[in-house]
Amino acid sequence: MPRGYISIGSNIDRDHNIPASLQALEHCFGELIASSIYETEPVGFSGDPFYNLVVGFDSDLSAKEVARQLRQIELDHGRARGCKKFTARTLDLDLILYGDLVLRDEQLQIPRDEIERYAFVLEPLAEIAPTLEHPISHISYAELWDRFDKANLKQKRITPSWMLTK
Ligand code: PH2
Ligand code: MG
Repeated sequence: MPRGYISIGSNIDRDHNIPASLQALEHCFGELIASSIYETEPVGFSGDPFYNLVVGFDSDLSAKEVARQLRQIELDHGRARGCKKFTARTLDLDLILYGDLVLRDEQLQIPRDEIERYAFVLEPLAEIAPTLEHPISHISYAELWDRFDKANLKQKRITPSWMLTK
């Protein structure tokens, strides 16, 4: 059964949307392996800070079916589709990895380039899967994060109040 990883982001009503999305993902995919929550400055536009995290899950669904479920959870949480990439968002759920799958078509890119490009994806991924290797470069996520240029990095691990009760 492949292990998939989902990157989660929200900068609108994030204290509602992040826990609600975790509940919806657990309902769909069962037990999740969740990173810490990172508070991150928006990359590519100016606006409110995001919460970002990465979760792992095990599933026998196809990558396309997982992606379809993620689109549905986004819609259920008020996400307007077809909007610009670099804009505020209620909830963004991206399937970034699915086992060793390498897939590029009009709808899906796995592994997502964002893994190596954005600290808000790579740091939480390296936290929960340090020894796992990128399916194309075969470099571990701990190593990729170690090499990442951290000058001007604007993100920190935080513990939102809704996590303390768990
Ligand atoms: N997502 C984007 C664009 N910029 N910046 C942060 N900090 N976090 C995100 O999740 C994010 C972003 C497009 O998906
Ligand atoms: Mg995204």
